[in-house]
Amino acid sequence: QSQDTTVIRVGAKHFNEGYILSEMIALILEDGGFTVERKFNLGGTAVSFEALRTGAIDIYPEYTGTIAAEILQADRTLDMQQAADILRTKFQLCISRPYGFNNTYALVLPVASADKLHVKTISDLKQHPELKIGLSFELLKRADGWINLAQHYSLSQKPTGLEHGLAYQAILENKIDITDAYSTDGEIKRYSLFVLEDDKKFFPDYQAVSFYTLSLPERARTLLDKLTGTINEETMQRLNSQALFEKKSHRTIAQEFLLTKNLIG
Ligand code: PBE
Repeated sequence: QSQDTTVIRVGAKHFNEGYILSEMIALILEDGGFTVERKFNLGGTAVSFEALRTGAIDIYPEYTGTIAAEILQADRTLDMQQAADILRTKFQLCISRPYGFNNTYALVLPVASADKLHVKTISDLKQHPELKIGLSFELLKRADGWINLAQHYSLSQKPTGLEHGLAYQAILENKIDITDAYSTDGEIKRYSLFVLEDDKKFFPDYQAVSFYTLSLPERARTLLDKLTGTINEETMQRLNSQALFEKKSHRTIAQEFLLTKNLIG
C-alpha cells in the first residue's frame, strides 16, 4: 500500500452516528495509506461547518437536508444539484454521493401514550395543546426546526430545550411527553416509541454524505466512494444501537462494519 504524506483532518458531529461515520471515513483513508488526524470534539452543525469552511478540518459526514435548509438557509425549491453548485463556487466545498440512508427528524412518544391519545400524525398534536414537548437545542433554532414546523402544522405547544442524548430518559421518566428522535436512533425500537407521521411533509430528506473541501486529494475521494450506497436505515440503526446498548467503541463498530463489507483490508 502506498504511503501518502498528506494529513487528512476528519471532523465529527457530536452524536453516536456522527462519530461512527467519521470513524468509517478515517479508517478507509488510513487503510488507503493516508495519515488521518481525528478532530472529533467539534459540536453541532454550526461548529462543524465552520471548521470545514475555514479549513480547520478537511471532511466530515453531514446530511443533505441539513446542508440545504440549515447551512445554506435555502427554501424547499433548491435541489441538490443547485446546492452542490453553491457549495463549490461560494465555499469551495463538495458532497459525495449518498451512503444510502435518510436520517430524518421525527417526533416520538411512547406507543402506550399514542394509543391513549389517538395520535398518529404530527397534525394530530393540534388536538393536544397540553402535551409537554422537549426538543434538541439545535432543533429549537434551526430553519428546518420547531418555529417553522409549528407554523406548518399550526401547533401551539411551547417546547423546552434539552440535550438529545438525555431526551429518551426524560420521556421514560415522564418529564416530557414528546421529543424529537433522529430516525436512525437505536432507542426508538428499544423503548417502544411511536414515530408520528410527518403527514404534511415538513422535513426534507436527510441523506448522509461526506462533506469535504475541494482540496481533498482525488485518491482520497475515490477511496471514500466505496461508502456509496452501502448503509441502509436498518443497518445504521443497528450500528447506533451497538454504541448505546453494547457499549462498543465507535471505532470498533465502524471497523467491524467495514471489514464485513470488505471495504477495508
Ligand atoms: N439530522 C438527524 C440531524 C441530527 C440527526 C440528520 C436531521 C443533523 O445532524 O443534521
